[in-house]
Amino acid sequence: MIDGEIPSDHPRRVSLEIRHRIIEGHSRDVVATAGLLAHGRGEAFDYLIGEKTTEAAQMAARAAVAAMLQAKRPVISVNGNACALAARDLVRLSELTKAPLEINLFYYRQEREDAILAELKAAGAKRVLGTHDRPSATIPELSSNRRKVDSEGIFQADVVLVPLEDGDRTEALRKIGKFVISIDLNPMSRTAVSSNITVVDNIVRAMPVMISIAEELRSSRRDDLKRIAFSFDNKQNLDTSLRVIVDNLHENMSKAGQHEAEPLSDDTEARNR
Ligand code: PTJ
Repeated sequence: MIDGEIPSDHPRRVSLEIRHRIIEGHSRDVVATAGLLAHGRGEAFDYLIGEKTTEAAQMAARAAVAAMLQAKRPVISVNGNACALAARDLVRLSELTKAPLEINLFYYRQEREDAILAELKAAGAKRVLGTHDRPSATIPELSSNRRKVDSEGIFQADVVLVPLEDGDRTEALRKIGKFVISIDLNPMSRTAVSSNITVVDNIVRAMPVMISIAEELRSSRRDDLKRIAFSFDNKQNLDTSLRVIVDNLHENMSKAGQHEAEPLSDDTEARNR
C-alpha cells in the first residue's frame, strides 16, 4: 500500500502513514487483528496529547534510557505493533543499551513469531530471544500466552522495556520484581500506571528520542545513571501528561466557542440548512 493514495499536502498525512504501516504489518502476520484496534486507541490518545513529544515524555525517555544503561540485564520485549512501527529503532536501541530483543506475544501464532523474527533480522538484529526453539520459563503470576518468557531474557532481566503493553503483563512483571519501562500513549492505562517509568508518547517518536539519549548517556557513570533513573517520579509524570491533554481539550473548547460566536453569513446559513 498506498503511498500514492495519501496526498503529500494531506493535513493528517503522518498519522495516516503510520496507520498504513500497521495495516501492512497485519497483512504480513506481524500485527495481530487486535493490534489494529490497539493502534486506533493509540491514535485517539495521540490526538489528545497533541501528536508531539511533550517535555514530560522527553524527561521520561531520559530516565528510561538511564535505567536501561545502568541495568545488569536489560531486555526489550517486542510485540507485533512495536515491530511494525519501529523495528529498526528497536534494533538500534538494543545495540546501544546492550538489551537483547525478546519476542513476546499476547496473541501467539507460530506464523506471527516467524514474521516478527524475519522483520527484526531484516532490520539488523543479530540475536532474538523468545522464539519457540529457545529455552523458556514461565511467569506464574500471569495466565495469558505472555507467561512464557525466555530463560535467558525476561526471566533473568532486572529492567524490561515493554512498548505498547497490556496491563496484566506489566503488573505481573512488577510483582516478580522487574523494573518496568513502558511506552504508552494512554497515561491512564493500567500499563502506564503500574510501570516504573512510562514514556507517554507514540513509539514512532519516542524511539528516536531514546536512541539519541542513549548515544549521549552511554559513557556516563553508573552512579549518575542510577540517580537519573531512580529519582524519576512516574506519578508526577502521568499527572503532567494528563494535564497536557486537559489543556489541549480546553484550548479546543475555546476555539469551538469562538466559532459559535461568529455570526454566519447568508451563504453559510444557506449551506448549513
Ligand atoms: O502483538 P501481540 O499479540 O503481543 O499484541 C499486541 C497488542 C497491542 C494487541 C496487545 O498488547 C494489546 O491488546 O494491547 P492493549 O491492551 O490494547 O494496549 C496497548 C496500549 O498501547 C494502549 O494503551 C494504547 O493506547 C497504546 N498504543 C497504541 N498504539 C501506540 C500506543 N502507545 C504508543 N505508541 C503507539 N503507536
